[in-house]
Amino acid sequence: FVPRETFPTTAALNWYPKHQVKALQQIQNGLHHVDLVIEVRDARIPFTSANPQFEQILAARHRIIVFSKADLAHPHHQPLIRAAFAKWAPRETVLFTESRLPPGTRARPAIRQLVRSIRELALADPARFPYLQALIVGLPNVGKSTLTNALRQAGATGGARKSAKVGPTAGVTTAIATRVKITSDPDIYLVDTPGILDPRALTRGQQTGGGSRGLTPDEALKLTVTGATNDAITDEIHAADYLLFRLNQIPALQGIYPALLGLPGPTNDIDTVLGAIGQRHRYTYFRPRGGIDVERAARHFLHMYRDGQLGRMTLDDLRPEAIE
Ligand SMILES: Nc1nc2c(ncn2[C@@H]2O[C@H](COP(=O)(O)OP(=O)(O)OP(=O)(O)O)[C@@H](O)[C@H]2O)c(=O)[nH]1
Ligand SMILES: [Mg+2]
Repeated sequence: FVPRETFPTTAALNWYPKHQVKALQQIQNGLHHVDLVIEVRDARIPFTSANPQFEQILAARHRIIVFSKADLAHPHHQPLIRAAFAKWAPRETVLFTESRLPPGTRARPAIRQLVRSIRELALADPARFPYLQALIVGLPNVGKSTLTNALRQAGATGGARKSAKVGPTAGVTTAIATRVKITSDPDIYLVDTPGILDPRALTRGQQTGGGSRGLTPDEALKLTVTGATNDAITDEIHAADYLLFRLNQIPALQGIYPALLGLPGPTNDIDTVLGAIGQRHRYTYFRPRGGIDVERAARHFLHMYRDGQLGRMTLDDLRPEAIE
């Protein structure tokens, strides 16, 4: 089997719902109440999931970067990301979480570490922080509400606690939530926000020289494959094909999907993959059109990756020579 060496890209994203614009304004307006920013990024795309807007707005504040979904990224991604930060941004606090917590489980060490880091910050300067308010920001679907809930559990301030709604698609949280208290003494509050996509995703194709560049098609596809955009309005078949292209490039992963789908071996043909998924799950169009519902099969394939079924794969290039 010889995997494809290149992937033909087309214009990709066109998704920037109104609630994101509103959320960004709210973040900007309410920012004087914020002592600490917890920026959640996807460990599978540690660099692509940075939003330059956050850099601008939040520059002067304390920041902790949390890489979520570490359980879905390549097992050895952590030392590479840590090394890159040690070299290029040594003052950043960087943590990794697998924040998916079944109800009732005890908080994982990374979550406890995060609570400790926040407390340390507050305790270091009690005059400045009689209490501390942290804002959680990040791309859509990156795991902000999941992290908020985990922190709330770990902080264990007691009493009944309502959970933030969590969901597998982008755009679940649509408004800035009321703050939740995660610890007392000192009081630490947390504010969950809706995911905000890099607006450069929008400017693609509309750019006429000068100004900031839009996202490359490759970056846009990574955002789609990891779930930061809404599948229904991006081209899900193109994204599924890109996923197939990336899986095939990794010898350890190129055998996983054929085994799951009953294919004889890896293939470069997305129609073969979608056909197998469609048949297995009986995804067919209604008559009179008939045939396999390939869009639905494509979404299924993307969800298999997002659920970790297709193996752990990091999409950003983490080799030191690729990071500048
Ligand atoms: N495997 C894995 N899944 C996670 C992790 N964190 C979150 N998820 C899943 O990712 C999806 C999105 O999680 P949310 O917490 O709703 O994400 P969000 O950033 O609040 O999303 P929006 O509110 O839409 O911006 C859900 O299906 C979560 O179960 C993680 O660390 N590992
Ligand atoms: Mg949310």
